[in-house]
Parts: sequence; structure tokens; C-alpha cells
Amino acid sequence: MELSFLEQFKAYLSADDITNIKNANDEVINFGKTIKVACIGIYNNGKSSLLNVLVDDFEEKTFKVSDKRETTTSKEVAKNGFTYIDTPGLNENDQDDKVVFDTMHKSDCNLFVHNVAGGEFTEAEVKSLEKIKLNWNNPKDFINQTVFVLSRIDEIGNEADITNTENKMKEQIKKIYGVENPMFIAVFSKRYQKGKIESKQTLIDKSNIENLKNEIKNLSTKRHNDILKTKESRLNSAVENARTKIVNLLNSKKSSRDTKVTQNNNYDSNLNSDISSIRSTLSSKYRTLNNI
Ligand SMILES: Nc1nc2c(ncn2[C@@H]2O[C@H](COP(=O)(O)OP(=O)(O)OP(=O)(O)O)[C@@H](O)[C@H]2O)c(=O)[nH]1
Ligand SMILES: [Mg+2]
Repeated sequence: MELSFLEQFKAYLSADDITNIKNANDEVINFGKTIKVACIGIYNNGKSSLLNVLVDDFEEKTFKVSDKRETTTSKEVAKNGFTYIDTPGLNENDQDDKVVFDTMHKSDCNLFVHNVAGGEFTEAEVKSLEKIKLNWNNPKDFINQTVFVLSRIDEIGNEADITNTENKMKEQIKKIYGVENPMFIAVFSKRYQKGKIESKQTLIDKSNIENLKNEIKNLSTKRHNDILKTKESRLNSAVENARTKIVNLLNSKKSSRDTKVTQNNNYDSNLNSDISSIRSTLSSKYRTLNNI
């Protein structure tokens, strides 16, 4: 969209309104150049560890990893046609949640990372899923563009336990979103890291990381048109919001100008009536004085 009109109306808009329109426009213009993947989830669940392997950083320098709460801002890194975005842990505070939600609104696909060693979704995760639902125009879209990634599978002895937990989580999602069969994949970032460092293909295959990459690609191809439509409708609503704001502001200026005109007209008419009354009084006095 040609945005030169913003210059003309900038006196009527806030810096935030203008940034919103420009960002939404950039999203539409740049759509398809890269697939934006947001990594979300509760803190310490392995989001940054997963992103490091997705960008082939086996020294974990790109996205900071720690066993305490670490990521507090969103960070983007582009690699092989994808832009991976790390986010702060969900459900810690409103400010962090806002960073995550803003990031998700820009992303084409989300990876919801869950620590499967702790069982099904925790209370904090359920709360976050409910909050995301409230922040989404069409909540089913969130599920359709999200892959639920089970991390820390090495801490679970039995594969059946992973399937069991996955089924419980699907029930939890169904209860909140009414969606059956969301996408799930269990990965082991550290095994992929080791496989790459030691050139062991079996470890790479068993880590499921390549499958995850394919899932992301399939998902973004499948949802190409829907994602573009969402971005276009976000741009339209940003422009529509600005238009409503300008019209309201102009109407309120016009109404205050009309009030002033009415006040001036009243003043003029009172003044004219005073002048004629003074004139008539004076001329009558003049006639009296002169005994006319
Ligand atoms: N055993 C095991 N540990 C893991 C795995 N993935 C990550 N970790 C460890 O879990 C801890 C947290 O990992 P991070 O990647 O920093 O987690 P995060 O979700 O980014 O955490 P925040 O940035 O605090 O929200 C680190 O100590 C990691 O080494 C895994 O697959 N298995
Ligand atoms: Mg992190």
C-alpha cells in the first residue's frame, strides 16, 4: 500500500498509529520472503535451546540458554528462508505476555514448547492458552498455525508415557479451543546437537528436528493464503482505526468551531441590539433636551 497519505495526516495521528500502519504494511509487502516462526512457551521449557539447533548454532551462542528464567525480550534470527523469533516465558508478567502476543501477531507459525518431563500442560500453560484465546480474533487460527513441541523427552524413560501425555494435552486443547488433533511433535535438541557435532546421522534422525523443520515448511505452505489474508486484514484495520480517529478529531474540531461561530453570532446580535437601544435612547434624550 502507498503510505504517502500518512504524511498529510500525521498531525492527527499518534506515533503508535503510524508505526502500526507501517509495520502492518511491511508485513504484507515482505510476505513470502521468509517464514516467521515464533517460539513460545513457559520459561525454562527449552525454547532457546530448540532455536539454537534450528539455526545450526551448536555452541548455543545465538539464543541464550540457562537453567533459570533467561529470555525477556523477543529476538529474531534469519536462517535458510526462516526467521526464528525467541520470546520471553509466558505467564510471568503482563509485560512479557504482551511481548509474546505482539510477536505471535507477526509470526506465520508458532512453536509452543512444552516440557513433557513435567506431564501434561501445567496450570500456568492452561492459563496462557486461555489468555491467547482471548487475544485472538479467530482462536482456532492460533491452533492451526501452531506446532506443539514436546521437549526434554530424554527425561522420560518410556515412549508410551510421551504418547499418553500427548493425548492428555490434546484433550486440554480441545477443552479450551474445541479443536481436535492439533499438531504435535516430540524433539530432542541436545541429541541433534550431538549428532551434528559428531556427524552421527542416527542421532540426527532420532532427534526429530529435521521432521520439525519439515512440519514448519508444510504448515506455512498449507496456510499461505490464510496467513496473507490475516496480514491484509490487520493492515486494513490499522488504516481503518486511523481513519476513524481522523474523522472523529475533525468532527470534534468542527463542532467546537460551530460553537464558537454561534457564540460570535449571539455576541454580534446582542451588540447590535445594544447599539440600537443606545441610539434610540440617546436620540430620545436629544429630542427632550432640544424640546423637539
Ligand atoms: N535434559 C534436557 N534439558 C534441556 C533440553 N532442552 C533444554 N534443556 C535445558 O533446559 C534449560 C532451559 O533451557 P532454555 O532453552 O534456556 O529454556 P527457555 O524456554 O528458553 O527458558 P527462558 O528463556 O527462561 O524462558 C537449560 O538448562 C537447557 O540446557 C532437553 O531436551 N533435555
Ligand atoms: Mg530462552
